[in-house]
Amino acid sequence: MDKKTSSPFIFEEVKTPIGKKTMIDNENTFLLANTKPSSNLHLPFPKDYKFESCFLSTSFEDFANDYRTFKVRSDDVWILGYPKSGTTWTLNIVSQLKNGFDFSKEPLAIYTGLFLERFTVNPEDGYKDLELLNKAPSPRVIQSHLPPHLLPVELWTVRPKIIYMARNPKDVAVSFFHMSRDALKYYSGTIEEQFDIFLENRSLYAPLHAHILAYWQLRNLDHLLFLNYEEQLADRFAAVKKIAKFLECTYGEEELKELMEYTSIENMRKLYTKPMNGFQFFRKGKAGGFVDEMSEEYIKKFDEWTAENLKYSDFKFAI
Ligand code: PPS
Repeated sequence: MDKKTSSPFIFEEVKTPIGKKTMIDNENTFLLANTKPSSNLHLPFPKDYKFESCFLSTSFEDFANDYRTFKVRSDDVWILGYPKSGTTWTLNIVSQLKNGFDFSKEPLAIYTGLFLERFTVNPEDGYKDLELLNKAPSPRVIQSHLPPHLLPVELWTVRPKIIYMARNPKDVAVSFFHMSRDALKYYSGTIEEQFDIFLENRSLYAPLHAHILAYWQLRNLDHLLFLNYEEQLADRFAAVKKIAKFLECTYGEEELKELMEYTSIENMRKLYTKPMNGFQFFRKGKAGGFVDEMSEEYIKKFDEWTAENLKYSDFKFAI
């Protein structure tokens, strides 16, 4: 069998439409990554579930199979979510619960936590990171933004604990804009151009709604906890307790109180000393902060976009 027929993947290159701003400066070609239906049999989805192709940088193709065959451990905890949905916040809550409390520790973030596909930030880091992940002592707490079908097969057969974070698309888009323009410096367009990129499903890991809906479908699995950013922020104490219960972690009441204080955005901002190009990763940490930067016109466009994409679902964003 030739390599193409035996591959579980379907890759299609797409170009940024002429006259449109691209998600990554100097890159006009991206990848739509999907899997063949016959390669999805290990997934806890109905047989006819239609997975959307995921919009990624072309370098994903080099790593796709390494991710698919990645060795998962039963005591791993995987923190998943569309980028900018609060995954790093939850990563820090979970790391403290799983790896012993140390409230003087600098919060983990983009360059210090375990992240499956950091190649999206820097392609050279891809293989280095896989090695790092394979060598990391248990219990590992691993972040990823991939949709279910592009994640390691063993995530669904070994069944480690998985936490999924969902956040409203307007705050996600604003947060993404600041991260890509101010921190990673790979985007130099306007905020409106970035919003259009989202609305046209040309943001990395798009389509955003399909990402959330795929995991929403899995919300009743006993090894998956589906959370949303806005609820977590509205009652941080209840959220931390819920996460601890799901992970079957034991703690004292004092530790729990301290953990909640440790993972407040203000405290994480204070303890985090690695600004990227002067950008503070722990930025606003608000629900609804988009109103300061999104015009009425774009709020309407985003709301219509969301309504259209959720019309057949019972999933609702808190805002
Ligand atoms: S990434 O880069 O994709 O991994 O980003 P991710 O961690 O998923 O999401 C980043 C946003 O989460 C906010 N954040 C927090 N909010 C509330 N409380 C705490 N402790 C917290 N930690 C991180 C972070 O500030 C980003 O949102 P914005 O809107 O940019 O502030």
